Amino acid sequence: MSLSQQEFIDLFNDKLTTTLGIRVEEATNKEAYQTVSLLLKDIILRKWQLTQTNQLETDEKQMYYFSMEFLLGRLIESNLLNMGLLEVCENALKELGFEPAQVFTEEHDAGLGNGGLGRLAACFLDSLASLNLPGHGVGIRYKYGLFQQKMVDGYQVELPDYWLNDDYMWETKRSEKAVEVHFGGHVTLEKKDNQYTVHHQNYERVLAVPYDVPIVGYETDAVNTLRLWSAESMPNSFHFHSPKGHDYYHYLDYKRSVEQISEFLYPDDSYYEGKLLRLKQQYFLVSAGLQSILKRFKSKHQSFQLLPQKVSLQINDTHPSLIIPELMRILMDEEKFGWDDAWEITTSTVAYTNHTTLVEALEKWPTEMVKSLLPRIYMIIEEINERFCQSIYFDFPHLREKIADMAIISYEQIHMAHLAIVGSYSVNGVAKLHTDILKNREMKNFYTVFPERFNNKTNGITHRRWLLNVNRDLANKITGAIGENWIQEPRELIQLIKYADDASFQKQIAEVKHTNKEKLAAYIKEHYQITINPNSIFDVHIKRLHGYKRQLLNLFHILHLYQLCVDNPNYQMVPRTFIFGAKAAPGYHFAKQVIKLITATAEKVNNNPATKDKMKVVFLENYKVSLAEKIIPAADLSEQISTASKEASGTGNMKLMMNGALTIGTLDGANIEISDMVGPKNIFTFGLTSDQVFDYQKNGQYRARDIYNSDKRLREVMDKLLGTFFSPDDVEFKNIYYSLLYNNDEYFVLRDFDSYVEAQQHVEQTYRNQQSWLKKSITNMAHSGKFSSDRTISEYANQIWDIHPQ
Ligand code: 26Q
Repeated sequence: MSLSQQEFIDLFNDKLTTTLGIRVEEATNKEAYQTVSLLLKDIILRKWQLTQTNQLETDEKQMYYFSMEFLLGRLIESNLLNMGLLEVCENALKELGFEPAQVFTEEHDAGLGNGGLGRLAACFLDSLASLNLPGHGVGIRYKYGLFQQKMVDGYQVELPDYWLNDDYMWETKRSEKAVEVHFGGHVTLEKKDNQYTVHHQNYERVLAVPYDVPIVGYETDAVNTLRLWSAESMPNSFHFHSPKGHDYYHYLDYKRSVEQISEFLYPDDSYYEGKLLRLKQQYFLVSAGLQSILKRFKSKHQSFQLLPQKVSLQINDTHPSLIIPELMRILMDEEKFGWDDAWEITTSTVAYTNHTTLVEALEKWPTEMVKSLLPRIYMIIEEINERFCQSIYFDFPHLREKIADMAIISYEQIHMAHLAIVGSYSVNGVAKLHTDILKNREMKNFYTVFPERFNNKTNGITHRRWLLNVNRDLANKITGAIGENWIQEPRELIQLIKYADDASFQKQIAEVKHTNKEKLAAYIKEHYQITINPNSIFDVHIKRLHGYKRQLLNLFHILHLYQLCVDNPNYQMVPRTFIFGAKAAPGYHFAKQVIKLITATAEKVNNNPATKDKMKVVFLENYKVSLAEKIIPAADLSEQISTASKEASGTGNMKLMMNGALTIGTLDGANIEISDMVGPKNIFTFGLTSDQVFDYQKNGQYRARDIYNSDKRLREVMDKLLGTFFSPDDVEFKNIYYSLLYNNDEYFVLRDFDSYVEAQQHVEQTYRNQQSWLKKSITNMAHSGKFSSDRTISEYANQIWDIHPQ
């Protein structure tokens, strides 16, 4: 799309007149934002319509990505960029008297996700559209996204995120495409002429209304769709008879309970809780999404035998795994297929991505809950389980004693990961190590039964948002050196290797980083009244707060440095700014205590004369996509320090590397592949390997207390948690202390402390030699092309979905 600046201004003025009826001089930033997005949406809608007609006509295979989360952040800039209108829009806005960055900030982040899994889904949509692939998202239009984090006296407080307060500019409600979803009731089977008819009665009816968001690719014609479902009540399904008005009150109860379904996103990640409402949400997504896909399919095809050739259904973790019994239900009860044919179709259409091996994160639903909420679905799951266990018994006699472990239903619980593996044609992990752990450990028995299903798809991130958009100065320097080919072919970033040693290029890179650090410092000053030194090392730890991600290990290093400075006023260190951003699940007490410990440490460090010019600790409130976009371009050091084996992949590691930060990390998740790409000299690795972690878990020989006893530095740090260091009568951190010493340090914080401190010393030495640091930084950028989600999506498209550019 190309528009001149004047054309853009004309469109802008015209929109302003016809929608708000005001003159440009009167328009606020918010009104300017609304106007730009409206005029942009007009342009996008034309393309969108063309794509849809085209996709229906050509009848190419489509992929649907089912996910309970799509963490989109803001779309305004990436839509402008992808449409080729970013520059002209910015110039036009300036000409009209606006500051473009201020205007774009008016868009509320779409926070429909917790973290990695949700953001991955959003990156995938961008890559699908940019590679011109027919792939779409299916999700829930939560009224409230992930909570807003407010810090009060150093504690996290959660506030609702009412992101729809201002209209969401990118969505279009499609009432005419609404479908019905049924809950509860009871099911009877009637046998006639050797055929079963299923009667489902007394169910509750819920209307699922889709809101479509167009997904624009970078310099491509196709516009894909993210379809978000919203739950509404059905007044017509209710009969108002009672003269006393009881029906009316029943109706209001029903309405309230229906609207709850798409009310809010569950704020837990990596921890599973068996909440009825969450189960309702999952079935709501699956049933509504599947109905609309099958309607479209039916409009083109006579027989469902063709479904696997025309449709792939990718499920983002097990959260949408009810799609398996739901597809079986539709094929058998409505389309009259027998079990075997229905099973063949289902297991050739659904593919499953696993994102975790943490036991506490694996979904297991109580059978009673599923039975009463989804009676027919439960019957089908029982049958799947029955047949699966039989087939193991007969076809894999050597696994007979493992059947209890592998069953889909056991101890009155449904194991969703087992259901997902048994019911799909592809099972993938999200990084090499993670997939190996699935194959050889966690899902070992399933791998024996279905070796051909298991495969790896290492995660990626969209380089358009995470480099081109958020760090335009860096992108320009890169293009200045190697041309602009890398934007279409991110692997071309490898050409930067030639400049790793080039003093003039190093200087340019250093200048960009410095400017970004000054910008972040200014932002922090404005919003937190904390002064940070742009010449210090920006040491960045941004991700959800979780025991296994070990923010605590970082804190122990900080407290250790603090002690060194206090003990020796002449202690020489390169000044450092430790930047944290993290939300804790509201019910995860330990994680919340760690947040409080970060803020308490910040108080100490930032106010002690012995440390205040050497160290600063900042906890940035309300970490979210748009905040990540400010922090990442300014980062020097990327903290990726999870307990080895626990982080399936990580994706922040990729974003930071792409922006020239060096990684300090364990050999976990995608860190290993980053290390393989850049070589051991260009990354600071430390700590136990995953095999060492597994060994400890097996042999039970780990003794946290022995390490505590033998390391004076650790004792000094940890004893601060008990004494009066943080406040005179304070014992609030004793739980943390106890979890390490009495619960034997589940995440091996103490065990990795020594090697972490050593790696941090190595970081400091390297940073002192700026030339060497910059060389490593450029080397990291050069190798980051592999981690573009374009690569990931091409692999999914070729190896799992069999979809092709349109
Ligand atoms: C499940 C049931 C009930 C309520 C909530 C949940 C739930 C919600 C979100 C469980 C897990 C999640 C999110 C998991 C997640 O973000 N995993 C991360 O996925 C990334 C993308 O693959 C990986 O890079 C990370 O390593 C992984 O932790």
